[in-house]
Amino acid sequence: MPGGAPAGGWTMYPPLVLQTGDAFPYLIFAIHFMGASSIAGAINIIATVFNMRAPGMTLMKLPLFVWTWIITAFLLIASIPVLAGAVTMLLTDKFFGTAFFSAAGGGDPVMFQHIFWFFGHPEVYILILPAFGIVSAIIPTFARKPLFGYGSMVYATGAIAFLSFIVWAHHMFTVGMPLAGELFFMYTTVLIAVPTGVKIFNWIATMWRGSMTFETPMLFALAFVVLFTIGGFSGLMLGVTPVDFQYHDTYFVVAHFHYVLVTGAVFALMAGAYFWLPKWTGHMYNETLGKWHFWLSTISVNVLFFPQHFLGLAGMPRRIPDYAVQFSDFNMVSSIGGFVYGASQILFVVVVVKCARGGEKATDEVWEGAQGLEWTLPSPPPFHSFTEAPDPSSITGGNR
Ligand SMILES: [Cu+2]
Repeated sequence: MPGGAPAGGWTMYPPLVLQTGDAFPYLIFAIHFMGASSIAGAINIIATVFNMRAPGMTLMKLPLFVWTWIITAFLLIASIPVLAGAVTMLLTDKFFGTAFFSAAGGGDPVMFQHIFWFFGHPEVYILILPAFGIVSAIIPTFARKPLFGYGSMVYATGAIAFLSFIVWAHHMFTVGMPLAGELFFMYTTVLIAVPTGVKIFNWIATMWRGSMTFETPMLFALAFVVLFTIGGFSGLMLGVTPVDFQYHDTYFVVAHFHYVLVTGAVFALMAGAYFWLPKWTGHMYNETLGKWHFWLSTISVNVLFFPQHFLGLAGMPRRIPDYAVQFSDFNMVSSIGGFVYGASQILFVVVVVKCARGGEKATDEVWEGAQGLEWTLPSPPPFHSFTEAPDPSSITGGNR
């Protein structure tokens, strides 16, 4: 057996992944290990939310961040075992003589793609739903208005989770499947735009005529709404089967998923970090440095990823070590954006370290009018946060 890393990308498609790599069984072991920990974490979240809420905290009063986490936890429990099954079948194909994915042995390599993406598409919602929850906590705080359409936000999150299980083959339109299959997966995919649109419009309606201020958490949340929507639109384009035949495996896909996962998930994490940093450390962070971090990140991340749309449309393939000369200009622009974006994140580390070491003392509420039980505790919260159950009449949850 040749040495080294397993052949193939993160999707581990056979037959290539079965052909090289002493590290292959370790890869499978790591996936099982992380899967077990994800499932244990998900069970913990579900058990906590359903059994340990404060008196008066009914389900429809939960902060939306908690709602998105319950639904994410169910997605984990439903999708991780499917991945575990898929990689175990790879393992037995390689070491125990089975032929699940070997055409020569009567198996089907495309079957792996179906099983993998039955896990893979819910997985991307596992990454983004908690981000939606964070943004739904921040926008009402800095617009000084209740979250618009709380109930519809909960149902939209549930609808996105449900749809995530019936769209998987949009990752494999070009593999060759019956027309009925292509139509089904195209329609279900574009249908996801409906609950996602509900969320975008609710965030905008929350800000409408609000008394808005633009501290760093709000800036990152606003950038999230705008830039995630760009990523959502390119996702819709990719979901349209005939169009995907041109875009598939090009840099257009790379641009798409970096808009949803970097300017989407990562920006929401940044927004959440700035939002709760004073609560965690007991000190206000440096707002000037925070704003510098925001603007440098936001400008450079677009310089980094936007030109990749053009590269993809011009036909530059993904996963190549070198590229044809006509692609070099946009790649140069993209690289400059990438280095500036990377360097800008040093500012974030500086902000966090400075905030942890001192600075202006944070009040309990931190952000004037912030809703949610964490803001009724001192900053930082004491050990055993609540020594007695909070007053039910003070509970408004995320739904003030
Ligand atoms: Cu997908």
